Amino acid sequence: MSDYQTFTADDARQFALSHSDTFRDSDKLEAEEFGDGNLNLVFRVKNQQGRSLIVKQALPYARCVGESWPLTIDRARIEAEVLLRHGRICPEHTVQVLHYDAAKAAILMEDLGQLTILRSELVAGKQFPRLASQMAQYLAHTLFHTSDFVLNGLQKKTEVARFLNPELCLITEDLFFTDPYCNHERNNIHQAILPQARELWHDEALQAEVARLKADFLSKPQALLHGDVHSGSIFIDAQQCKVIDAEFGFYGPIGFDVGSLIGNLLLNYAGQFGLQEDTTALEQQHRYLLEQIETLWQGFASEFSQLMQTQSKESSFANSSYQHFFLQQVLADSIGYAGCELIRRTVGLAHVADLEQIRNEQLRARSERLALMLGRQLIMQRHSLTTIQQLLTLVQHQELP
Ligand code: SR1
Ligand code: MG
Repeated sequence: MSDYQTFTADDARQFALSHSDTFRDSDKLEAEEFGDGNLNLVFRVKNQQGRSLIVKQALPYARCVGESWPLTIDRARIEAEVLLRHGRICPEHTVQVLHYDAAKAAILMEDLGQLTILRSELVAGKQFPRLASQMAQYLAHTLFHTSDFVLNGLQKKTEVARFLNPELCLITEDLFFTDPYCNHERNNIHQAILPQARELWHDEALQAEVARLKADFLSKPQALLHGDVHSGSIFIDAQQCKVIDAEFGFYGPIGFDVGSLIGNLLLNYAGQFGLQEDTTALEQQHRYLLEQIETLWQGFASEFSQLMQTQSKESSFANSSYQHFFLQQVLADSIGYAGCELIRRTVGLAHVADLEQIRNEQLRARSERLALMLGRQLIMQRHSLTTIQQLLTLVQHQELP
């Protein structure tokens, strides 16, 4: 860590100037720190002609908690390398990394400021018709091309070792799979849903299923995951959709990435009951979200299937029955991880605006209860929900708690 020091705006300007040809020495550069994420410093560096780049630096602790939660700065390497690998496979949907400095734990990347963060747009009731088909392409390609269908044993194990990412994985292991199911001090539970949260701490059947999902998260290195595909990690407009923030990347179960996104669409679905006052608009938004979940899974499954049939390098996995079994197992995992995401974003440490921005407390509590109920059912029923339509039917038939 000898070369490491926390960036000032000046350092960010210098970093951007030295490592790209976007700016000239004579440019008057402005640098503004605008990150509001959980972990890092993020600067926008801009010249007077309006050209801009982003400098992201990992802090040696988790920003949302402070210095009492130390965290490896090696996560900047993980983030840069995952984005570079995913960017080679799917450049149209991955933010472009221009430079990475290991000692400074800093990354220089393209500025996506012309796009907006998906979560804020969904909270505002906006719709992006291409979201699901674009994310289906991103997930199918990044996950297929880093899996055993393409890499040989030697390549795959080298990659698995390179992306072990133990500290960031531990955050997920704790926040996603452990804390919500016990009375943990990190949890953040609104008073009105304390009885429902307590039920989670005593629900042994649910805890057994979450343990199985956690065991898979720990021991199923199927592909190089992004590791944190929530709607705050996606920049979007009507045409484009790009994924950022890959510091939680590691080799894990494919369903974790797919399920995280489905879980976030369902969090917005639950939140809309409290965010949207107009009944017709509520129905439209719900229809949109369910269509996107359907298109996401159908698009992912059909692209992944096509890739398995045409580009599998490993002959054992060219078997069509195996490929069918593989996708069924990814669907069950995705539904289970979506359920975990619904629960942990409702009672765990890291909440989401889809629920937090509901101003009326009673309405917020109702949406939170719905998120918990849905989460539980997804986890428990993931093996009997064998098609995406069955999942959508389950969601549509929920009684508001
Ligand atoms: C302390 S980090 C909290 C959450 O933010 C990240 O985006 C991950 O989702 C993590 O669980
Ligand atoms: Mg993030």
